[in-house]
Amino acid sequence: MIERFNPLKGERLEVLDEAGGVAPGLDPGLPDAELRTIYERLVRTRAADAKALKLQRQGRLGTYAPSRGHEASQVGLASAMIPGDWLFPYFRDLGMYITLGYPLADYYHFWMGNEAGLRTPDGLNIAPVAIPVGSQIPQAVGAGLAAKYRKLPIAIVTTFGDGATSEGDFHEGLNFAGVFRTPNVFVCLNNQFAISLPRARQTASATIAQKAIAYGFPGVQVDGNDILAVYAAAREALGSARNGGGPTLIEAYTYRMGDHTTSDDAARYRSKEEVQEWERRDPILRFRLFLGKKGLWDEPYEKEVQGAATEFVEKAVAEAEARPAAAPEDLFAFTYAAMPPDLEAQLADLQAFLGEERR
Ligand SMILES: Cc1ncc(C[n+]2csc(CCOP(=O)(O)OP(=O)(O)O)c2C)c(N)n1
Ligand SMILES: [Mg+2]
Repeated sequence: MIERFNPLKGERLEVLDEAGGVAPGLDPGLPDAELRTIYERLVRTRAADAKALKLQRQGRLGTYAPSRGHEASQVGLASAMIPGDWLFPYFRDLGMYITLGYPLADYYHFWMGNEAGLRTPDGLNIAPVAIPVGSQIPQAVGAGLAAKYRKLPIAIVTTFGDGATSEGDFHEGLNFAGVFRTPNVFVCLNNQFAISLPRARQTASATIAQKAIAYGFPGVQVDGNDILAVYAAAREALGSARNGGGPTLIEAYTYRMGDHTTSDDAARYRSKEEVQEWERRDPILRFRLFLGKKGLWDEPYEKEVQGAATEFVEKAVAEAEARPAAAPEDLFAFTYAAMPPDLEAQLADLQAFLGEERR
C-alpha cells in the first residue's frame, strides 16, 4: 500500500477525514477493543503532556518539550510495534513511551532532571532519549545491522523531527540502511518547525518522504494527525523490516501545537490563524468522531476514559516526586566509565563546595 502513494506526485496517505469518515479500502480494520485501547492511549498522552507543562510552570519539572499535536503519530506508530522491536526515540515522543508501557513516573523523573528516569526497565526495548538532534539515527541503523547479522525477525524504529533531516547523521544513517538493507523504520515527525525555523527553510525538497528515493528504499508521506494512516503505514513498514524487506522512511505530516519547549515562545514566529487552522485538524478529535460513527464512543465512556487518564497521571506524579532528588554529583556519574582528569578535578571542586554548603 505504501508504494501506492508517491511523494513525488504530492500523494499523501490519509485514511480518516476531519469528520471521522474513512477512505474506502484503506481502513486497517482494527478490532473494536483495540480501537478503544488506542483512544485511551491518546487521551492519556494528552493528559500526561498537559500535566508536565503545569509541573514545569510550578517549578516541579525542568525544561520540557510538549507533544500536543503529535499524539496520533506517536500512538499510531507505537501501536504497530510488537515485543522484540526496538525504539530509538527523540525528545518529543511521550505517546510512544505510554503506548509501549514505559512507566510514566520514570518519564517524569527524567524531565525532573534525574538520570535514573532514563533507565529503561527490563523487557522494554527503548534506547535512551537522544537530545543531540539526529544522533539516534546512526545508532538505530547500527542496531538494525546487528539484528540482521543475528537474523532476528525484528524491526528498529527511530523517530526524529524535520530539523534532524539536515544533519549529517540523517544522511549517513539512511544511506547505510539502504546499502545494507537493514530492518529500520525511519519516522520523521514533520511538525513544520525546528524551533523557529519553518519547514520551507529546512530543505528545498517538496517532501521529506521523497528523500528515501535517493537512498534506494520506499518513502511515504502520511497525515500525521490521522492515527489510522500512521498505523497502516507503520504496520506495513515494520512488517517489511521484520521480513527482510529492508528500510522505509515515513514522513508524518503534522504540527506542533505548543511551544518548542517551555523556554520558547512560538507566538513570536507563527500566526494565531495558522495555529487555529491546525486546531481544526486535532488528531484526537478526529479519532473520537470515527469511534462515534462506529458506536464505540459516547459521553459516559469519555468520562470514564478522562477519569482513568487523570488517575494514571496523578499516580505517576506522586511516585516521581516521592523519589529522592538527584545528587549534584550525578552530573559526573554517567558519561565515562573512567573519568578524564579534568572532570575528576571539577568533581573534587564540586564536592569541596558541597561539603561547605552541607556543613
Ligand atoms: C546537534 C544539535 N544541534 C542543535 C540542537 C538544539 N536543538 C534542540 S531541538 C532543535 C530543533 C529540532 O527540530 P526538529 O528536528 O524539527 O524536532 P522538533 O523539535 O520540531 O520536534 C534544535 C536545533 C541540539 N539539541 N542538537
Ligand atoms: Mg520539527
